[in-house]
Amino acid sequence: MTRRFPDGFVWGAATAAYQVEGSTDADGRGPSIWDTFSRTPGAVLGGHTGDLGTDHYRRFAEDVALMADLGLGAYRFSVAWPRVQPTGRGPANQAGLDFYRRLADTLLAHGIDPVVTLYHWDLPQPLEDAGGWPDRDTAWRFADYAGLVAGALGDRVPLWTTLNEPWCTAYLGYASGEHAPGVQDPARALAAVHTLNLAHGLGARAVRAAAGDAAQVSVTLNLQVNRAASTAPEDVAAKARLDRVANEVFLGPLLDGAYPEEVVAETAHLTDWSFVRDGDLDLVRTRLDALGVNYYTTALVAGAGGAGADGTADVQAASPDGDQRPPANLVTGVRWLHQPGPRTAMGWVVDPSGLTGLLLDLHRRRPDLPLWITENGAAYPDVVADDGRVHDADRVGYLHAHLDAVGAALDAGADVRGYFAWSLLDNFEWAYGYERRFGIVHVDYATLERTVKDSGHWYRRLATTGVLPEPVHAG
Ligand code: IFM
Repeated sequence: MTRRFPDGFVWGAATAAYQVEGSTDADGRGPSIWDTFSRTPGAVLGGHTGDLGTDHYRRFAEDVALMADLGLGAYRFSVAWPRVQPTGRGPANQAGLDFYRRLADTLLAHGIDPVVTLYHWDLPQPLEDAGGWPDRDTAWRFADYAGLVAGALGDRVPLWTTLNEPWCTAYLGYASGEHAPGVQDPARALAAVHTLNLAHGLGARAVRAAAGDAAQVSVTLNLQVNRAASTAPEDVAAKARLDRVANEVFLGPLLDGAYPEEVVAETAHLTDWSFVRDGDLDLVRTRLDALGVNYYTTALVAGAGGAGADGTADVQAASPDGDQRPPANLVTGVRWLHQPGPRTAMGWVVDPSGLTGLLLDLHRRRPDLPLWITENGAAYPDVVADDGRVHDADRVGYLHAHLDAVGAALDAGADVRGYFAWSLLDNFEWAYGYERRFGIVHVDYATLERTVKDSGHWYRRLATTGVLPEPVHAG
């Protein structure tokens, strides 16, 4: 059956500043927590840093031409806070803002919409030194910064995203310590959750104050699709507990203006939640014009004595599922069971059905809220073949299956407006350095040459026709 997407459906690709820009000392940029963290011995595979990235800061015009060649209608990129406010506070560094104006103008000249994420993990280091995300003052600093960016780009940007994956910022940054700033303190991680929620609310208001009330503001969440291994009460309860600490601590305040009562009780041994003050939740819940969904995989979970506790299940003790699992110091009594099936180079199981279910669940919960797939994609060990091409059939298969899953959600009524492949380019994959490739365009890190992978050619056919090509037609 031919799968045709609705007219006006937006086809894009995404990146993030620290992962692609490089030029970390250019034009007055200050240090971010990732500059510091990546220099910490043992923190990043191979000791890699974002110093070079893919050199996007200097090659953005070439990259925009590439996007145009791929037929993209939108480019989702993030603004580096330390370019705009090198110390995280005070007046704007004009050179930093000018870079993003040039980028936005170049995109618009090619008919590509700039979709801006304000925070994709590169907190100015001085703000971390002052307390970082666990300190509520950071939310007000973020709002100031958001206002500066919106004042400079407000007439160019059709869709704003305040935060990318606050789950990762809070839990990988402050509980597991796998990400910058490398802290392992679950109580501080929960305080960070709240500051991030506040930052979204205050930031959204600041964007509208600077760019006009019509500005469209969203937030992007990496909501986790957890499935209970059985209908046994213990397994169902484990899934619910995980959903609360992973998803509802964000969705609850954003959509309903409240944290789930259970999560407060379930984490009472870590914190009394006194960081939530009167009036905060009114600040968090503000008009949300769209919700960004980042989707990669699913998880199968059981309670301590539930499915497979007799040793029949293959329990994944260590985490090949990386950023899909709340750190052990935040949630106890949950076991992750092995799921059969193909996996990506991240160890994440390929499970497109979770995306259909997630989109439909969100649509049922808030039928009026437009959804965007702000990230979806896969890492595979790509190589440039003798014919000069990258034959990434696995990625073509992954994208095809997930876009079919998006189509199924659209058929069932979900209001999905667009899709951004993660990522436009191979790039700095955080704790994995340059050792994991997510791009639909290959980057040779020695020469910085870009080569459109088979998946990029395949995606061009989709973006230019709106019809989902069969995965075999890669070229
Ligand atoms: O590379 C990241 C991105 O920065 C945030 N979402 C997940 C991607 C793949 O791990």
